[in-house]
Amino acid sequence: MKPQNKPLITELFTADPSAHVYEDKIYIYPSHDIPHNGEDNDNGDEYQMEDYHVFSMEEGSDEVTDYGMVLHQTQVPWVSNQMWAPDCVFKNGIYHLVFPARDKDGIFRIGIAEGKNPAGPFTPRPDYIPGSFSIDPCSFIDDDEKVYIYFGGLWGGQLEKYRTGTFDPNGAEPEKNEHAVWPKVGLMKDDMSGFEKEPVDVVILDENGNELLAGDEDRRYFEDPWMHKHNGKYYFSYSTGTTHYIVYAVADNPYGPFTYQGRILEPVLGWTTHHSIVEYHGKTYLFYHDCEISQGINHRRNVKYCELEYNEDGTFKTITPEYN
Ligand code: FUB
Repeated sequence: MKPQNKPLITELFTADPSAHVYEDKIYIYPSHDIPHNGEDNDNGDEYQMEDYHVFSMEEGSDEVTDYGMVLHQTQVPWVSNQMWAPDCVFKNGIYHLVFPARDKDGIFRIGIAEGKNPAGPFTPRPDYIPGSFSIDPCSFIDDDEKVYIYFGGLWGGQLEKYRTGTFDPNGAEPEKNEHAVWPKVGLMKDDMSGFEKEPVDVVILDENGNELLAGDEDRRYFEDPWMHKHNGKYYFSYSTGTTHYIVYAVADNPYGPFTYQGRILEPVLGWTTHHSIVEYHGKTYLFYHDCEISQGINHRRNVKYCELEYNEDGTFKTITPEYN
């Protein structure tokens, strides 16, 4: 597999790639952007995705297989619209497509659709995960087989509306000198039927052990969580949104607190930046998106990937996207 810095999928607009290795292939679970002419706004109304496709690629080939549409919003009883960034988790012999969407009241929830194969098709559960909210679910299976779901996104993703513990339609971001809004992590029940306990905050600290502040937009969490483990450490990576970085923080357990480390990816072409990290045949790859094909139209994105390298001390070599 030759790392590349060009759009991986050109037939469709794809974004938010979650990559996993199943059956010795890399499977990619992205959003499917729709090329409408709507305006951008801070509520994310331009991201009107309706369905999911699954893709795979394997060693020795640049070919990407598109398995076609594996789930459409009309199949999911609780969904009204906006099927955003999905992920997949293999547990108990079932592939669980985990995805956020707005419910019939316009509130983002997280649902699960189940399949026997990594390429789907997936059968949606009739209702969303009880107690789920906001967007960008990322699943992580620890060495003890426990499954965690990290999630949350500001603005269109509604995360700041839960600062009091319940949904407040007028909920706003904290003052700049208050601690940032934290993403959430929920431990799943072993049968994947729901959260074992109520999701809790994922706290991110600076190098002095102080909580990152809401005004620290170069480092604070905005959306796009990803979790992976390397040499026994838990790496929590995410997008800073308004400053467009993919950054990471490290802890010695899946709940944190995590300590901020640095940047993984400098800003790409387009407002959003979103990623996943996967190990395959001894190398680490970063999957991400930008707007190269559309030349910067924010809701017409394309997935890319490149190799991601660690330094000897376990930090990452920062990647700077290159454009001609
Ligand atoms: O694709 C819609 C939203 O854009 C995702 O949920 C965010 O992470 C951002 O990529």
